[in-house]
Amino acid sequence: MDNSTSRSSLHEPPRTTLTQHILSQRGLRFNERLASLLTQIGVAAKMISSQVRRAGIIEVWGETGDVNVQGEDVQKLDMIANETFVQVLKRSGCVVALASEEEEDWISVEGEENGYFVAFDPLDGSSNIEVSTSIGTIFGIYYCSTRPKTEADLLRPGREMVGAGYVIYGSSTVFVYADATRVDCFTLDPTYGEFLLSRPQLTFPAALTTISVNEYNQPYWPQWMCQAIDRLKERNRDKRVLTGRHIGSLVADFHRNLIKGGVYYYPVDRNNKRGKLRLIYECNPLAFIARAAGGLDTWGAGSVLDLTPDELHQRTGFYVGVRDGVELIERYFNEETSNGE
Ligand code: AFP
Repeated sequence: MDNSTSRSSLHEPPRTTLTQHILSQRGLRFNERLASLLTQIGVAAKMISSQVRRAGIIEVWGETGDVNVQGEDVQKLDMIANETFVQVLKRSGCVVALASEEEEDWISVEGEENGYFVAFDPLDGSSNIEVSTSIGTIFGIYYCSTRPKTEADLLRPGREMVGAGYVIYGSSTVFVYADATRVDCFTLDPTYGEFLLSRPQLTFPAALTTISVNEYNQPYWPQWMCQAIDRLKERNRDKRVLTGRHIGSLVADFHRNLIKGGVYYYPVDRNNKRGKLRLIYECNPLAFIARAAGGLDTWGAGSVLDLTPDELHQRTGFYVGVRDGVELIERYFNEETSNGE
């Protein structure tokens, strides 16, 4: 056997770690403090991942009996993930404020005169916890040149984010981070306990292949949404070019769509008159990542990134993914609203 072949198959060249990647781009994409913040988010992600992996062994399944600010039952793992993220970022030395989907009020972090505001959903898709299906953490990062004093100081359009990302606790744990210029994906190697660069410079495939929407909400949808979905189904008349996938965990659906070429839809409907998803914790970060990856987002008539929130826990209709699938929604939304609905 050729010695070089056997050696290379036994010893793959080591991949770049998350920390090496950040350090290699210091001064280009990351200043010292942003580099440090991302490294700390990576640490929090590893800590949450290890708890998720043990769900069912340690007692973190099920509900605590508390109800969060969104009116939902709090899962034990939600609280653990929230606490982990808050404690790690509080000690990072570069954060001045935090806002979590699980906390009613924002958290002022003492110390620095300026620094980052991180808004996050510690565990998206929490109803999937006890069925061992993918869940994730979503975050958006803003820079504050002075310390925020009130909630109003944090009600900024998503366009002002300097970076955003998510972590998925699925068949593997992945960490995806975007700034305005590129999106990179890292996979946690459980042997070394390190995130390794696995998909550099991710972009959406051009072709729309997958629609992620909960069709059992259709009875509550506005008419234009039903029409848009019917129009998409017509594409399959002669040959199947589209399929449906809905995990029920926005971040996992988004990641699947980013890799495979899909769109995720959650419209405003009769049950969710202002939408179900949270603008600051879920939609803004994913819209930011989508656009950096060559995709699009809309709330119906424009990007959610242009909305100035009225409150931290604001909800919105949200459509995100491959351009074709988002543009179709905007066409149907605009037709209906210009007809007076
Ligand atoms: P949970 O965190 O309560 O499971 O909600 C998840 C979510 O916000 C989003 O991740 C899902 O895509 C969406 O709700 C699912 O909502 P439906 O159950 O109405 O389809």
